[in-house]
Amino acid sequence: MRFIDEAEILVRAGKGGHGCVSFRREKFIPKGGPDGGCGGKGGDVYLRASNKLLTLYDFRLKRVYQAENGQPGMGKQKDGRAGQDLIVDVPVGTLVYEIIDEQGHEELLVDLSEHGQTVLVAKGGKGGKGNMYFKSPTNQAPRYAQPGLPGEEKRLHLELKLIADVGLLGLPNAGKSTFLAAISAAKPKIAPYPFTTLVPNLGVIADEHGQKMVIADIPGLIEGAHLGLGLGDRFLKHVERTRFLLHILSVEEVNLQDLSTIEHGFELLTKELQSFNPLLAQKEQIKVINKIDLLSEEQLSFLQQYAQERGIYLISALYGQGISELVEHLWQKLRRERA
Ligand SMILES: Nc1nc2c(ncn2[C@@H]2O[C@H](COP(=O)(O)OP(=O)(O)OP(=O)(O)O)[C@@H](O)[C@H]2O)c(=O)[nH]1
Ligand SMILES: [Mg+2]
Repeated sequence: MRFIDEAEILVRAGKGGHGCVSFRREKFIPKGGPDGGCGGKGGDVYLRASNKLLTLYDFRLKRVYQAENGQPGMGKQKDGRAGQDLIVDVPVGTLVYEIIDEQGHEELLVDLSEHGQTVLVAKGGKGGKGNMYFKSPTNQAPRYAQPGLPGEEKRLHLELKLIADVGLLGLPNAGKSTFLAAISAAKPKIAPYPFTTLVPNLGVIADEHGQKMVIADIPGLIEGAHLGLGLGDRFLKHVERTRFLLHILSVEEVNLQDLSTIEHGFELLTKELQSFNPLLAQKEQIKVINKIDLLSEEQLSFLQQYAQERGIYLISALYGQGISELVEHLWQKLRRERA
């Protein structure tokens, strides 16, 4: 399935049913009074956040969402049935904007950030009153009833911004997806070439108390992503709503003869974040150097000292070295933030 994070849809609530004009007609009652019932209310349209969906792909295929109309009123004082409401599921993290004019101006209606959160987006029209309600001392036989009212109709712009606790950041091939696969049940595509991950993935891990940590893996960024190089920076919005970033640098990008290459390696993408959204660049980063299995023992102990002084984690996502310490650190941070 394709990952789609923008869509435009039309939601249309049901029309109210018309009220009924009718008179009681029975064999032995020559002049029965008015007995037309009311029309039923039109169905409402709701949007509901669901963690079963991960993209807005469905909304590219189907664009119009319409709730059922109310049924008209009937004779013998019977009201029409109300139209059924329509509940449309969208992924958790969907921002719902109403497009308010032809120029495309929009207003944020709601941020559906929690599973199950439901919002009314189009209200069904009221049913019309039947003629029995218009009987009065001066008009014993009203020949009119109210029409049903139209339902609301809105053009909505849906924008998905994933919600996760941790966002993975790194150059293509750094080992982000390998790390996600090592710690969670997610099965991202992993391969020895850049841009293996083409769309964001979420992975979830749980601790012994059932607490969950959601991790977002996004396609690798390269220098100049904000100018559209590589896959560009359009996926960065999916780490905007994380608590912190896990910035992964591969030892392949580092020259151990010149340790400033480590600092520069981390700065490179932080600059890209800055160009995309300065707030994102200020987000706390946990720095990680991956693929330490490629180092000799000597190189490793040399790097260890440097890393320890700077709070950088050294791991091998492929062979599991350093992973449990890093994950424990993530849990500790997360528990502190949630408390
Ligand atoms: N030796 C070694 N190789 C690793 C390690 N982690 C990842 N790799 C390899 O590096 C390559 C890239 O890994 P991915 O996890 O796909 O990298 P990525 O950062 O998700 O890359 P993109 O999706 O392209 O951004 C794969 O061939 C992995 O097997 C590691 O710790 N050690
Ligand atoms: Mg990947």
